[in-house]
Amino acid sequence: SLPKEQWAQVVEKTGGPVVYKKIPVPKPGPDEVLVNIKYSGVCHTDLHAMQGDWPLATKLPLVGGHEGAGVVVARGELVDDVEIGDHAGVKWLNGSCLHCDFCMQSDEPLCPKPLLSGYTVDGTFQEYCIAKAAHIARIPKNLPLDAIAPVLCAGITVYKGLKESGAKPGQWVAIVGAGGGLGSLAQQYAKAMGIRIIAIDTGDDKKEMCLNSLGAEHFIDFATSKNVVKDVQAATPDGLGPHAVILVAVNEKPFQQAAEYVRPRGTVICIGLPAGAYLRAPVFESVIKMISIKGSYVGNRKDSAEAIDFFARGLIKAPFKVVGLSELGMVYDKMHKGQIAGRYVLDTTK
Ligand code: 8ID
Ligand code: ZN
Repeated sequence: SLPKEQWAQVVEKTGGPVVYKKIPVPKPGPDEVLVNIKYSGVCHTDLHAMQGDWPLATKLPLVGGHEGAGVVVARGELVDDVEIGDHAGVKWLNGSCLHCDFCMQSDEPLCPKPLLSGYTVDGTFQEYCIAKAAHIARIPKNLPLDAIAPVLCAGITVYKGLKESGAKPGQWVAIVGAGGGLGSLAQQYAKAMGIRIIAIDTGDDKKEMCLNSLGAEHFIDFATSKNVVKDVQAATPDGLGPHAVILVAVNEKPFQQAAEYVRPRGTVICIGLPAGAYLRAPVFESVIKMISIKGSYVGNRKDSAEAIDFFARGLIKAPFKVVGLSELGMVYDKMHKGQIAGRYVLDTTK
């Protein structure tokens, strides 16, 4: 039997703070499951949501979180392909209509009526979370639920972004924001895909992590480099720049720089979502270099399953620190200051 109450981190008003308190355990609807979240990663999106950074309102009060890994403990009467006891992941895309033009083409992140975990519906910063059965990620039982949690948003998103970039084995990708949550996973996926890495971020901790454990061949410190554009181009053997750029920084500047250093015919993939930021690229160089600039937004169910499968095959090892759910406020402080190398993962029992 399930408890009636549970611990959760609740945003009561836009701007925060998060309040650690007891709230009722929700009941799943007919097409939903209830997942006992064991671990949840903390994504910068959760901080954007609390701060009200984006032109899309959140529900209030809000339980954030969308990298939740746990165990299915209840299901609605229409759910017959998920068993109680199965391991499942609650992703950013909590649900979608499944019958619009986009859902029918497996572009369900583009559904005009999405349910977003930790944004428009309560997310994974609680012990028991609801998700649409059709959209939960299936997690093999032999995988550790703490390490897999960051894959459920960061991993899926960067894997999809790398695919969208068209970068091929042996080619070069610049990962901008390489020392953060998405950036550290992006390096591991790129490495597993045979793509060579130029990491861009700042600080000795992140430099050491990128070069010694994540697979980067070059690290460029954006805070100390005298000319990021020249340094990025010089990092490729012929000096013509990387074939792709994956932008996961929470800062406008690199979104206005990437088009300058990407290789002719190259692709700039925008993933990070700094508040109020604009893309900028010189028309002349963009035309004569034939560059592409694209957005990339999470991934579909198949991308999710593939991203988990890379992890299951032992190809993805990104650093993470586990702290209690009660410590989310501390994690947000560090994230706001750009002081997190890798990902924080919350243990919902603490
Ligand atoms: O589907 C999507 N598009 C999607 C999915 C998930 C997350 C988008 N996101 C967005 C988040 O909302 C956030 O805006 O991706 C962004 C990155 O999320 P994160 O990886 O969770 O953030 P982080 O761990 O704080 O890492 C950000 C890194 O960027 C570096 C920081 O030092 C940090 O390591 N950075 C910054 I701020 N400015 C930089 C710069 N100019 C920079 N790195 C290089 N150059
Ligand atoms: Zn996320």
